[in-house]
Amino acid sequence: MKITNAKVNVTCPGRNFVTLKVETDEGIYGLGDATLNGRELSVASYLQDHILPCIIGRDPFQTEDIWQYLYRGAYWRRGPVTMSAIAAIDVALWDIKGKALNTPLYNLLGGKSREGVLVYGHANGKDTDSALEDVARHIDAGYKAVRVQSGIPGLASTYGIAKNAGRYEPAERGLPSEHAWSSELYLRHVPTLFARARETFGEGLHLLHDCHHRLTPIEAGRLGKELEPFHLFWMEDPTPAELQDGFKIIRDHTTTPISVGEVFNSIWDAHDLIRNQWIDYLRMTIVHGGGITPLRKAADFASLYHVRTGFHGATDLSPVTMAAALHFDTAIHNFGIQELMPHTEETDQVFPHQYSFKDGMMYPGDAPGLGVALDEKLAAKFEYQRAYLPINRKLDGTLTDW
Ligand code: EZ4
Ligand code: CO
Repeated sequence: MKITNAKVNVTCPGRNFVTLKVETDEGIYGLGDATLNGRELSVASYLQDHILPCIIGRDPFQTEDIWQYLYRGAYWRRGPVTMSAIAAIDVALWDIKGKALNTPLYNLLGGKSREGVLVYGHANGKDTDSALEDVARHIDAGYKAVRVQSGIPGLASTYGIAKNAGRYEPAERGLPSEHAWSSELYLRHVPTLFARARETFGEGLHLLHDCHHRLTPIEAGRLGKELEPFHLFWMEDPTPAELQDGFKIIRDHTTTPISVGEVFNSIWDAHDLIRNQWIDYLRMTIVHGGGITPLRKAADFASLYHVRTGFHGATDLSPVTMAAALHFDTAIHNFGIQELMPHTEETDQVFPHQYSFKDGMMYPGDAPGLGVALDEKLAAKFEYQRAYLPINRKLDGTLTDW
């Protein structure tokens, strides 16, 4: 089998997605997601202008060799643009392999290790009461695990809170919007939010929280310690992770489990975190982590250190990544949990898929390959719209991490 053609699709059914379609001489095609929120066109160009000319004529079954060719062959290594582009190729080739062998992707990754994939949804609200109402709605919808974020008294807006009740989508058209931040106000509020959540819903529900890279290690240690009585499933991205040693400080102070990695693009971003057992869950995804080929190795490495996966699953990861993640989650041994932010109806129509949700679990379906398609005619109706993620400033105006 040979790769005969590959094309990049950019569409905006409510938000931007970059999708790669790889075609073969046997009529089988594969899809890969290449979406990098707020920087989409750089990945489209990396693929179109630099990678695609190198892959025509190759055997799509050679996922390992092609991955090494793109990673080592560029000379310039790592980085989210590079790794998202390589991921798009890698995932499309795994999709082709599954279709050619007439078997779902999970069978190529070890087969079914579990019946279904535990997912967590996002509850949010402008204050504690409305956040808890949203938790109740998630329970009614069947969720067994819920991330809880609420507005912070004294701050006009913060990460994770929808402007109008309902879905939260951080990327916005126009130039980046600005949020205000105070760790003092945040640290005062969050333990009260989770005290109320446990009091209201009991111990039977998994509760999660995303600090979104905003705390220093010692502040995160304090928060983790104060959240211990409420038994969180995890505290996510407590501090920016360029300095991996920072997590030792958090670990020294709290037993609240830690997840990190949605912005990672290489196992080297997490090497010290994993081998020192400073984290519990790795969130680096298939799309931003370079594809299925390196993620399989990262997951196996993590398994040696009791670290499980907890893949990022926000709306900026397309249904192609969601499908790939669900096959992966089904197959590997050290799966932990999968994030789920449901896509808009328009997005689901542009990407018809086999995966499904029932009673707080998701299932990849049994179609060959990924089990997801791209409706190119419909996609063409939604033109790319430049959008940015927000920025964040402390109350005195200092730029800080969003
Ligand atoms: O801010 O995907 O856990 N989920 C998150 C997301 C990220 C967005 C950035 O593109 O932190 O909401
Ligand atoms: Co996050």
